[in-house]
Amino acid sequence: MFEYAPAPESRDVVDVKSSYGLFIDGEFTDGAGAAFKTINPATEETLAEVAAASEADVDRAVRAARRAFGTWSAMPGSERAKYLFRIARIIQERSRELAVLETLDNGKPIREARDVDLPLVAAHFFYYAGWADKLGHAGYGPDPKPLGVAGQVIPWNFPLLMLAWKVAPALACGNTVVLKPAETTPLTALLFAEICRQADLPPGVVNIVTGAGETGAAVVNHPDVNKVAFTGSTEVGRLIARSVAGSGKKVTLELGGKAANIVFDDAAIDQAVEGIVDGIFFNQGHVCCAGSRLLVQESVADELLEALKRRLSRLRLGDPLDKNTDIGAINSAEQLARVRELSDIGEAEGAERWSPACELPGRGFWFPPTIFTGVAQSHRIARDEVFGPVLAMLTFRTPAEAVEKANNTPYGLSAGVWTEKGSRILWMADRLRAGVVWANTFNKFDPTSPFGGYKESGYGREGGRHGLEAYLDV
Ligand code: TXE
Repeated sequence: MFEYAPAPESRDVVDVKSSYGLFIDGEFTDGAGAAFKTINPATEETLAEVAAASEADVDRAVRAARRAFGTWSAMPGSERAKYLFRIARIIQERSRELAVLETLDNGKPIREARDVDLPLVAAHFFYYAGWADKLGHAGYGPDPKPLGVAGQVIPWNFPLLMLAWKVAPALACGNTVVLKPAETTPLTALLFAEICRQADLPPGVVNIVTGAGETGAAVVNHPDVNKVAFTGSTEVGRLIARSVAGSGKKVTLELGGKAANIVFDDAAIDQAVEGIVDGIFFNQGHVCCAGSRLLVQESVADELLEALKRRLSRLRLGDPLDKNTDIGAINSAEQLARVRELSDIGEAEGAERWSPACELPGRGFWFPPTIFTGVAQSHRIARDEVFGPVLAMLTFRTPAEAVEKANNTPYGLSAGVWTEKGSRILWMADRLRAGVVWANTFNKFDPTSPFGGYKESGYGREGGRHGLEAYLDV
């Protein structure tokens, strides 16, 4: 049974306005599109009305970014660094406010927003601030040049963190930015806009245009955008790749995943259970690199499954503002419908579904932590990205079979290996077609490490020194 613990984080720490405008050229302005509502997915209450940018608004934003590019790119890197350090410090100072707003708009547990997202957001700004005056030592020649105006489109699963992954390196390298947040989670990007003002960032260096897919398409297809960075579905990634083909724009795409978490019979089972839970239930499984396939060596499969079920029965699902909550709300009604549909297909195709006994809150979008066993590789639950708290368990006998099954996916973003044998970790890492391979841990991020995928998970790398390449004329 789930336990419910009161003591929620107060939403009073953040001033949620009733309406929000676009952020263009350092000012908040109206949008010509039809304003839309953003809701709290845990309660379905409306949080705010948000302006939608039309093509003309996007054009205004791109022109502002172009004007700002001249001065921003010509500024010594040490000066740009000062702005980025200032932004990083303000993020730290206002992190409670940012975390609560992120939780309200996204549905993620406050503990994750506060302890994972926000520290990483600040860390990315600090890290890339450090590069701004050292670009000549990054291995791309003595004076590498920025690309120009970066058009960035981000998803709803880590709204602020995806912003940080994209905005921090772009600015450090001397580019200016037009960013479109996801339509279900626009609020923290607009609070970030306020932080840019607080940091005295020159007008036009960062512009935020809110709206749905059409606004994103207007950003991506604007002729004066030089670089496109996208994180989202493989489907939209394909559309974007096609629409910018031949335009000369540099593109990075970070798309879906179907990662395998691979547990060998010599692994520390308790530790593996924690990693599996973190791998798929962190952020309700709304994680591109989520460990959504569990591959277990046959001889320990029963023992591991029992331990996993016991652990799941102790997870607490409920009010995301409650500091004891482990599993928050699904971000939107659409995403909930998708998780439900793929889970129903899982059952219909013959896999066995298990969830701990739990009562879901009456309002909001909720889905219990779920495990599928008896899964075949051909089942959609083993192939499609669910992007929800749903784990598909398969078994293997030999390391070679584990590699074959893990790689049997059109995606290639991440993988996890659980074993006490160091040589086996290296053997597996060599053979797994995944951008990240974690060993005896999962979902660990650091601004110094490049992140990105193989195959249909996209191309380009974000993070680390490699992340600079996406924003420099290398
Ligand atoms: O993604 P979309 P959705 C996967 C996940 C999820 C599925 C659908 O499997 O269930 O995608 O999610 C903007 N031109 N991921 O529908 O539509 C859109 O407004 C330009 C994995 O939310 O790709 C939003 O800002 N932009 C993923 C952003 O793209 C367009 C994270 C992402 O939305 C556009 C999210 C267009 N034509 C979903 N259409 C990951 N890799 O982490 C939409 N957008």
